[in-house]
Amino acid sequence: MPTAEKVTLHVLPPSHPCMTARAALEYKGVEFELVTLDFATFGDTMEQVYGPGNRTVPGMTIGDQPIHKSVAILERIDREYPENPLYPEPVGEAVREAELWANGDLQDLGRRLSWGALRFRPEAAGTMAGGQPLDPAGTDYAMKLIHGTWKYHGISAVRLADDLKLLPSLIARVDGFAERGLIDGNQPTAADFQIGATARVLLTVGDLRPLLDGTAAERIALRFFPDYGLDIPAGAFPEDWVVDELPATADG
Ligand SMILES: N[C@@H](CCC(=O)N[C@@H](CS)C(=O)NCC(=O)O)C(=O)O
Repeated sequence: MPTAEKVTLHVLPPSHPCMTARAALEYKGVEFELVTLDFATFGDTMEQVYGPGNRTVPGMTIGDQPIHKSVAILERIDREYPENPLYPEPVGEAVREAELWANGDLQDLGRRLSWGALRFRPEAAGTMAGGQPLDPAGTDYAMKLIHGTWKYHGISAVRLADDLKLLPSLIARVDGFAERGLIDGNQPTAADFQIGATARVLLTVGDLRPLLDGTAAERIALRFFPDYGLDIPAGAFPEDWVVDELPATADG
């Protein structure tokens, strides 16, 4: 029986794990309150609701029960609302593994590559909420913020170049998941929502679009997350850092 208790989702709009949780709730037809937190204070708010150390978004409450992080949220949504399962048999276990992989390596890479590209094109930060590129004063402000995110996420030019080298094998792996029926089928799975949200963030980086073109990652990103404001024009990363071909064999 679905819960009769109030469901609340705490998010920051550009966050891809938040997009994952929201898409899963909407797919399941759950009525919920969406609480958009303030960028300056969200960590403290999250900690108050979700407990010491739990400063990241998303979080979901069911009644007064706190559920923190996207994987736990999807699992709980599926338990409360079993119709249209997010981990459908016979591939449920493999979907879970693909979801956990996406929640780790792929999710972090999405964060680093988008914040990474923005340092080279800081005026594009203005497009984050669907707006226009920033003016010079706005760009000065954005540069400070972006510099802070590089420090926080341990981004460096060397790390970005390594991430860009690794990315084709990850995108090929996602193609492999589609071939095994874990994503990109008639009914979305938890892996669709996890991988699709990160792939949507990757698509905001113009330099990465040729690599993603025609892949399962691109299909599920645009299918489940058609609208996402950010647009970082191609040419942000030095040309020879970017690999725009998939490896010959997919490692699913
Ligand atoms: N793997 C976690 C990651 C959550 C996460 O790191 N969220 C980011 C936003 S995309 C965040 O809140 N970062 C703030 C921080 O690290 O303090 C999930 O999927 O819930």
